[in-house]
Formats: sequence, C-alpha cells, structure tokens
Amino acid sequence: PAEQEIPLNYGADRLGKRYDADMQKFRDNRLGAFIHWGLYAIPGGEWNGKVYPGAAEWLKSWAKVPSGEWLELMKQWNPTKFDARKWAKMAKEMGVRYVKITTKHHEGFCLWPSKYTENTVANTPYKKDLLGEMVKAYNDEGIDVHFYFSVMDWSHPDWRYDVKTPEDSAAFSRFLTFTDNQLKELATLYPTVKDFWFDGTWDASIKKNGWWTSHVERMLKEMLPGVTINSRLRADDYGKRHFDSNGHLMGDYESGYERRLPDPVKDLKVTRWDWEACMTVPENQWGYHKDWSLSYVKTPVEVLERIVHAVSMGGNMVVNFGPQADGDFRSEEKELAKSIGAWMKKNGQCIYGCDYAGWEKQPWGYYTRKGSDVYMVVFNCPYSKHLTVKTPKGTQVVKAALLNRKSVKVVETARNEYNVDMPAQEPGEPFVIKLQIKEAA
Ligand code: JFZ
Repeated sequence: PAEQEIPLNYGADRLGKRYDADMQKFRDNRLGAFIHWGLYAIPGGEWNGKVYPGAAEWLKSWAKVPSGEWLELMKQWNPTKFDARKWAKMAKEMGVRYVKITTKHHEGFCLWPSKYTENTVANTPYKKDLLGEMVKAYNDEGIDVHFYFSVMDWSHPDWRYDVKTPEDSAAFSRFLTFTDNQLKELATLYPTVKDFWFDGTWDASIKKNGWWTSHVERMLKEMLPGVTINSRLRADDYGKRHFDSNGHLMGDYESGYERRLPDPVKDLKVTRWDWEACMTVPENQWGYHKDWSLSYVKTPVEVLERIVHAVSMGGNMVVNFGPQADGDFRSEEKELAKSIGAWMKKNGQCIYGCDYAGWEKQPWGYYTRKGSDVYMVVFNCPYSKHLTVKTPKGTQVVKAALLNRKSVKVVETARNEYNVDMPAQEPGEPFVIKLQIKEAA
C-alpha cells in the first residue's frame, strides 16, 4: 500500500486469486478442449480454388471475401453427422473436464438461434440449436461448458475497428448494445455456462471503451453468480489490457498464453495468478483446415508435455479441435483425443486439482503438487538412470513410487538432493513418480 496507485474506475474488480467454489472448480479442472466450429469449416482453408495456409477461421480475411458472399455459406451449413452425445463421449474419453465452444467467431455466425441477428444456425438447413445440444450433452457427461465469444464481428454493419467520427460513435454504441443483448441472451438460454472467454477485443474501438469491458464483467457476474471471465475481455480507463494501469490482473484469470507457454524458470511470476493457455495441434489452425500437411502437427506426447508444463506452473491447458463441416472430427483429432485419454486415465492424478509445487525445475520434466503429494512427471530419461530431485529447505523425500505401482529407490546424495531411480522397466511413455515427503513443521 506504500506505492502510489492511479485511481481507476474500470481497473481490476478484485485483487488476488478468487478462492470461491466456482473458481476452485475452474482451476481443479485443469484440462479442457477448445471447439472452433463455424462456417469456415465448410471451405476448410480453400477459396475459389486457392488454398490459404493461414488459420482456416480467418479465411474470410485472407481471401478478402465480402460478408454477404461469406454468409452465403450458411445455405450449406448442415452437419448431418453431428451427434452431440458422441462429441461429449469423445471429450469424456479424452479426460477433459471442460469444453470451450465458439458461440460466435469473428465471422459473426452464431451457433445458437440469436434473435438479434439473422446470421445464426436457425437460418441454415440444419435449423436446430447446435449450442443448446452441445451444452446439454457435455453437461450430461459431467463436463463444464465455457463460451468463447468474439466481440469483433465481421458481419455486423456497426462493428468498428476504431471510433473517430460521430457516426462511428453512434454505430459503435449500437454495436455494444447488440453485444450486451447477445451476451444476456446466452446467459439466459444456457444458465449452466461456467465461463466466458472473450476474444476480438484488441482494437482501438474497445480500448477506448474500457468502461464497457468492466460493465460486461459485472453484468455477467450478476446474471450468473460464480461465472469466470478471462482477462482478454478487459481494458481499463486508459485502454490498458489484461493487466490494468496499476499492474493488477483484470478478469479472473490471465488468457494471453496462446500457442506458447511461460518459461518454467524465468516466468514463475505467473504462479501468482490464475491463468489458462490454449494450443493448436498444427502450428496455427483453430478452425478446420483441409490440409494439415502445411505445417507441423504435434504428436500426442508433445501435447501432453504442454498440458503438464501448464499445470506445473499453476495454469490450465485447453487443446483445440476444429470439427469438420459434416459434424465429424478428422481422424487425427479422434486419435489424439484417445491417446491423451488413455494417458490421463492412468496418470490424471498428477493433473486434476494439481498446482505449482515450488520446487526447482529439473531437466527430466515437471513437478506438480496436490497438498502434500508431489508428482514427478518424467518426459526425458537420463543415461545415469537417476532422476535428480532438489527439495526446498526443510523438505525431505521419504519414499518414491511409480503411480499406482512399485516403489523406486531414493538415495540422498547431498543435503536437500536426491537420486530417484528410473523404473526398472522403461515405461515407453511419459510416466509419473509420486513422492512421499516430510516437511519441517
Ligand atoms: C484469436 C483468434 O483470432 C483465433 O482465430 C483463435 O480463435 C484464437 C483462440 O484467438 O487469435 C489470437 C488472439 C490473441 C492472441 C493471439 C491470437 N494473443 O493474445 O497473442
């Protein structure tokens, strides 16, 4: 409190982490899936015979397709293979505890029958409320649903990138009312939604209207007590985003780590707040793109490593899926979900409900921690067959055992340093050793 802070009307609503039950659930879930699904799934990265290598959900922009022409795709929107229960089973099998769904991406097409625009699933051959079907099916499997919502709307005539003239002002104020209406509609129609993840909020128009981002956070929290909101929504009085002008996180969790992660040694500051990272499986494809050979596709172990990396630093990880226009998933994604699920079934203990352990990073992998259980999640095996563990002062390792299996030898090599033996038989995949520890009172 010694430091002088700038007075703000639209800065952080609260200081420090939230510890209520809803936030705790958000945090304990740790692993989520992202679903990017919209009209862009139909062209799948190709327009007029040309394949664009950029993100498929941005195709309208890459190929400079006017809105009217783009929205013609609605006539082809008929995902005949879509079965919400199958999607929910797939998520359940993967071990995700929540799913973030694009209710509306930048293109402006709504997966729910919004009464505030014509650009919705209701006006396609499919007609039915896709979002409603998904929410119900995921919830029936015990999976939380989070809503992705792009504020930027390429199909709304009143959207502005900046506000410079009185005409812009009038249009943008109509746009903000339209957006409020859509958000209230979502909160009313789908009251089990647990989180809103805002996107498309980086333009000058939003930065000049920081008040509105604060208003949205309050409005949703009033309508849906316990709901969580990402920092990406927010801008303060001075247009400062994510963190306000006094350096305080806005919203409930930081959402800036996208397709990258904090450095496990240099960026430990992230352990002071809640955060959630999201990742694509190819280099940068969120929506369905027909050609995955255009960029590197991560292997299941590489995806797992990112999940563990995030949890080891007190964050959540959301793995993206871009379903096909027919409502099915590409085989690569089905297989990925299966192999992540198989690993989570055996080793999920080191993910769900786990947090930053506070121990010095070692080259074999990552630590996670739940209460007094410390997990070593091993991704790199040394020739020495010994995994080095350095404990904080006053902490002793008493015993080590493979998760649900045999114990492994622990030798104290120096004060607060141990060699934990590799399992006799190489597990052939990332494995987990659970440590029994003793801490000085
Ligand atoms: C946005 C979208 O444009 C993209 O299509 C996708 O939906 C993704 C999840 O979000 O892209 C972003 C947003 C923020 C950053 C980078 C890409 N960022 O903060 O670095």
